[in-house]
Amino acid sequence: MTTEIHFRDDQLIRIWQKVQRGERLTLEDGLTMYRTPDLLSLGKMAHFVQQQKSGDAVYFVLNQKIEHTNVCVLSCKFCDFATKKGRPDAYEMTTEEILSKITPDIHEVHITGGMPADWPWERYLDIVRSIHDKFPNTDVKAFTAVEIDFFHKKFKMPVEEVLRQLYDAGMRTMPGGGAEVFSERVRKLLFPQKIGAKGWFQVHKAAHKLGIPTNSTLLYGHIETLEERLIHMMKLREAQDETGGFLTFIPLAFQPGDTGIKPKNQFTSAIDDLKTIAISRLMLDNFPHIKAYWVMLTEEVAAMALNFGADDMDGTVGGEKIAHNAGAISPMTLAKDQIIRIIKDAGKIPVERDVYYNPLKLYTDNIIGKIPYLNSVPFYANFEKGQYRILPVAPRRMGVLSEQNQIDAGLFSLMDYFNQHEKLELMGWCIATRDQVKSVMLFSNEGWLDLNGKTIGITDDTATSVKLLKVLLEKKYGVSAKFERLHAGVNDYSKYDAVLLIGDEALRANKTGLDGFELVFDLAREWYDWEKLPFVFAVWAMKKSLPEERKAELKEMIAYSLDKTAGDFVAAAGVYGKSVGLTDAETQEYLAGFNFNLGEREREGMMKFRELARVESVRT
Ligand code: V47
Repeated sequence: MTTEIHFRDDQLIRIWQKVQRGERLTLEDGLTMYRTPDLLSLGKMAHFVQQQKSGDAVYFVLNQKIEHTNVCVLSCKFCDFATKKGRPDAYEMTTEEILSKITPDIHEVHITGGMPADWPWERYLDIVRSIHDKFPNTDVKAFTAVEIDFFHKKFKMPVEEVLRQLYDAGMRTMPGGGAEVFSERVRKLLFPQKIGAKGWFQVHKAAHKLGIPTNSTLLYGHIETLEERLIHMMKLREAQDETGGFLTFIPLAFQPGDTGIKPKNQFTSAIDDLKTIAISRLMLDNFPHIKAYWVMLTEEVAAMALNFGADDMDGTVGGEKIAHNAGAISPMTLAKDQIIRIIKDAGKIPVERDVYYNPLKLYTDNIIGKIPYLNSVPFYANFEKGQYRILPVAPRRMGVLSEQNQIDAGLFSLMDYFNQHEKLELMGWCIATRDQVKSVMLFSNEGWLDLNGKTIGITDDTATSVKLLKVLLEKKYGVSAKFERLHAGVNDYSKYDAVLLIGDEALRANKTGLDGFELVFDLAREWYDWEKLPFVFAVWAMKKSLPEERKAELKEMIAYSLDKTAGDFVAAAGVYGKSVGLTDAETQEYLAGFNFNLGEREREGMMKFRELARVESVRT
């Protein structure tokens, strides 16, 4: 997949070279991009990064906003939502009123509101707990850092305790609001009572430590300078390097309303909006997602943003008030069909997601799944996808989507292939290792025999490595451990005696070590030393029901792509390798350690594992 850009602004060429090499952009680069008249080239650069991160996927969620009250102790200049108790427009919702706004199809409830002086702590917990208990399919994204800090001060509890109690009540992620612009100058002028950058980051980092992923925002288009916007992005990038806990970045276009900061109808321009989306995609190289929040951008600009770096459309957003009270001209709710149409029109895959960005349902055909790990890159680096669209997806999720007939072909986790062999056909390629793999690792505080009765945190990303771990523990070492699934995103590993990680996360931790764990075991090496056979982690397979010419076409595409890679793994995956902390030599060595062709020995390894894992009979 190559991208050619015909620049009208030569100043961007140097930045494009950096982007292609995976190098980090500077404040100066950011300013050059903001000042360029060459909007389309900027968009193409951002789209290149978007494709690397998310393939053709654009995520949306069926969500409902709950703004439980507009009564607020603060009086921020830019806010047209908050009011004071007793005023005619003031409202406070009861838990029952809140529950009546939610329907069982909703996957994410986004709670944020004013900060009244007289609500007891239990009232907030009750809201979260009641939603969690009554709607098991709905995850709660709740309370900005400003609200968490308010709870901490008002209820005299450490921030960590506030977060822990909310998590126990059912809160799963935190929204990104309250960040505004990380500039003391702007804070003093527009929101002097709000926590500044320091407080905001303290809360988010505390959440990440507890295993609560969070979002981030930037409020732009008021009195801030371009430098201030970019410094804001760079502060977020630095924090993400530290914790990895941010899911998405949301540039919020300022809605002037009656705030008096700008004339009422002076919205940000579409060009500024698209530049800000594209620049954030390029600057925030360690953020998985960039959100085009249609509520503030309008549907039209959000639709264009999907080819300017954004891969996240928020969702249906029932009941939004903050932006609409300030004069937002977007509709109050977007119907699911409308979101799907916008994403399809942009040439993307509409992916309905849960709160952690796990795909739940896809709304187009011709989809090829892509394991989002370095070891799958040799197959995809030179892939000419033609009519197909690529969905990066963790192996286990790919299995679930395939069960629902939503994927035509992909690299399947071996266990998923075993379980679905009646509907899937092998294609002749795999990811197998002879010896160590370096990316399926058990980080432990105990040797194998001492893991008996201990609790192991296991990746939720694949069934195969988990099964391999269980086979090794039970059949090689004769011990039995307890297992607890890790969820997507950040996790608190300190509560486990050992953790099983796979993919890029394992590669990274293998290199730097994982805090709190002294021992590291490579599961492929454990297998090889025991069985003297390669271990097959994943196999290429396609739907048996595809027409024969389609099958032949797919096989040809993969053969062509792998052939073009031709063992030059640095050319194919050097930039990717760097993003997980590997030098070019390490990337070459890591990828050269795999067998990508499903040969006799690999098939033998598969059969042996199937026997040990006691999976029903399957012809390979
Ligand atoms: O922090 C307030 C902003 C934010 C105005 O995390 C305004 O997924 C524009 O954070 N014009 C709250 N913006 C909303 C928010 C959010 C929205 C959507 C998704 C997510 C997420 C988070 O709204 C506030 C403030 O920055 N805001 N007033 C205004 N007049």
